[in-house]
Amino acid sequence: MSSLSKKITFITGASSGIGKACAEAFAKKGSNLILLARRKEKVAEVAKELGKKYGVKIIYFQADVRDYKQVKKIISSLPQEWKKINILINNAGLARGFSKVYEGEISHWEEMIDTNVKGLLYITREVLPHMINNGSGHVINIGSTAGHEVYVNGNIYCATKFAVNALTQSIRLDVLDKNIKVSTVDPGMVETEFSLVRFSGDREKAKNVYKGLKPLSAADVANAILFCAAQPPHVNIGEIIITPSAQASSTNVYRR
Ligand code: NDP
Ligand code: 8X3
Repeated sequence: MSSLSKKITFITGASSGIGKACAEAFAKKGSNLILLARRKEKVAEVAKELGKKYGVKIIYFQADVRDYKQVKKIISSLPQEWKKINILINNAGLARGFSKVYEGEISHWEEMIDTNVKGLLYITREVLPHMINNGSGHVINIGSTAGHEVYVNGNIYCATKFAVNALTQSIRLDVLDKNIKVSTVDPGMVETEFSLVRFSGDREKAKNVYKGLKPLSAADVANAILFCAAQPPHVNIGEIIITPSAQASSTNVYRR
């Protein structure tokens, strides 16, 4: 039997990309799931399909991680048995825009900071007390190579992912005596809805990001996240950096 069987895994941003792939990877290992995203039909569809396919229990919520009141209400009103959250995957996040700071859209900045930093904090703030109550837990943040190295026009997105990196390290210190593990999985180029969102629905621009190379798939990243979660209790994987083989850094990419 898998070590994840009957565990409860809470995944934010489960309606597409890496979050959706995690939902599938964890359900396949027998984990029950709490899924959250803003697009209700999409997250409902993921829950329905995986519940049927893997026979695990799944509850889902339409919610915006930027809304602290909503986040608090959802987590505090979880049925008692669902409050025993074993694993939190802080995945909800996005990039918006790709321009110089002196030409950037303030609304894009607010959206990235509010989602990637404040949203991650709101969720973590509400979930950690339950893990502490339960005497164990595992927080897995989804950072990025952009949280290790800046690139031209990456500015605010990179800053939010540097913040995720700092928060991962800080939270690990905060819960050191609580039997709670904290990991970060930091991907390079993954083909999901990410670039479509960054370029506000421009399919051509989004496609060009991955031109001439084989990017990671969401399932590749989910596999690394699963690896972190499946270690024995005394082992914590602190950080995984995962890129396509054709990517050596944010800007050094080999395209055929
Ligand atoms: P997708 O756009 O495919 O998925 C993003 C997910 O986040 C969606 O489910 C979206 O759901 C959810 N989300 C966004 N904003 C909110 C919000 N305010 N409240 C709740 N959910 C939200 O992209 P990825 O799967 O690629 O991105 C997942 C994470 O991986 C992000 O944190 C991203 O920064 C990170 N990452 C991605 C890389 C890539 O190249 N793709 C590389 C490195 C890191 P909905 O719109 O329904 O709310
Ligand atoms: C996503 C990877 O290179 O677009 O975090 O910043 S990148």
